[in-house]
Amino acid sequence: MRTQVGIIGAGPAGLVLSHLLHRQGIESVILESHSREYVESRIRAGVLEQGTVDLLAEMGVGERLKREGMVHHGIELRFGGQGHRVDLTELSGGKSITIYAQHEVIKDLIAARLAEGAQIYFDAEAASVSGLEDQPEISFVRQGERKTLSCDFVAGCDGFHGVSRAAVPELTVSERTLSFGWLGILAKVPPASDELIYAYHERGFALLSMRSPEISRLYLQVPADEDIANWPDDRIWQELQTRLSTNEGWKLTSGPVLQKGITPLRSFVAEPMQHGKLFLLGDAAHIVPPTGAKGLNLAVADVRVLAQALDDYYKRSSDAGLKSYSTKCARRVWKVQRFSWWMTSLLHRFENEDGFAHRIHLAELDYLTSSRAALTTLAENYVGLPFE
Ligand code: FAS
Ligand code: PHB
Repeated sequence: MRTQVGIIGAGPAGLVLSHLLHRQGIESVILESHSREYVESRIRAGVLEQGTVDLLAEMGVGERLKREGMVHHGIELRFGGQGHRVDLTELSGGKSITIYAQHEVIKDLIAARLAEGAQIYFDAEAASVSGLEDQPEISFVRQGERKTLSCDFVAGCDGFHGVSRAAVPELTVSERTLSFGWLGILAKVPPASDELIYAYHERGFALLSMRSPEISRLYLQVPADEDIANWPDDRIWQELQTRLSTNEGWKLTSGPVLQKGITPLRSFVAEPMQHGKLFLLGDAAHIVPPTGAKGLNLAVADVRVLAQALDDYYKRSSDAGLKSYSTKCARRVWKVQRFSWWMTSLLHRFENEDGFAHRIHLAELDYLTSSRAALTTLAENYVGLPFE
């Protein structure tokens, strides 16, 4: 098998890249280790930045997103029993976020790519990459048979647990693991708020999000090694109500829990995000704590850089973009890490926080919600920094 760009992974990074390359007349093949049903039902992110929404619309895959996505112009920060609305649209000069589940984006992208005759091989696990300095090859297994895909370039879009990162010889890894994770539930109950609520409470962080007018998505900060068996549904709803409570007696509506799980929180960056003709994109290169709702959006930002660089290479015989790919992506990656780390530190309880640190924490929240300048920086990062 031979193609111009071999893409490992049919997550947001791999699928958006394949779509953009196709529009540029560049051929690609996607190898995805899981089945189509699996990747289309994996519950993950929920918030799309303005830039991601605009790109999907430009690519012609924004139809259902426009119909079913929920455009939000604000979020609420809740602490000390008080809610503080952050007017994202006013503070960011007109931008908004859209709530539209990642797995819905995946469905739309796969349908669009297959309709255009894309080569997406599901249940095809990439085992290794080689020849990265001259003639790249991806060795993969499909239906028990070992096969090889020869290509001009390899796009490692295979997520945090993929194989492509290991092919970069001198990697510098920067990381922080947190002592807590998020217990997330998907519940068949209308969201108790029209907009997202981020709560800082002495018992820990809580987040009210949603997937549709009928489905709620909620999260609780729990110890990183917490066992989900310790959290029957009633206890989850009770804890959410406590942490999201207000002095006015705000009430959370509970309902049937469709899915629950605990996700660890980490910050991770592997550099350089390239080696020879291999390029790492999205979670294959970086992980951010989900507090800032950035993971998926940052993956799309990497795709934009590589798609442009490959266009310059094939159309204008310039490899400048390919050479500067990692440097260019890293600037945004680290600004997004900064914001995600800041928002995580602001809204979570750290067990080693003494009295002084706790008062500084409360002052930080108090200052943020009483300063237009502070709220403006929150808003411009949350809706998504402009693309360079
Ligand atoms: P992905 O991990 O999405 O996709 C990688 C793909 O590569 C997968 O389909 C995988 O099956 C495939 N693959 C892996 N190894 C392979 C191999 N050897 N051969 C072939 N295929 C291979 N982000 C947010 O912004 N908000 C959230 O709330 C949020 N919640 C999350 C919850 C969980 C449990 C996880 C794990 C992540 C969450 N994220 C969230 C982050 C997430 O949305 C990622 O940032 C996003 O999926 C990144 O997209 P990709 O880089 O495409 O990686
Ligand atoms: C979600 O809806 O899954 C979500 C929303 C906002 C976040 C993280 C996750 O910051």
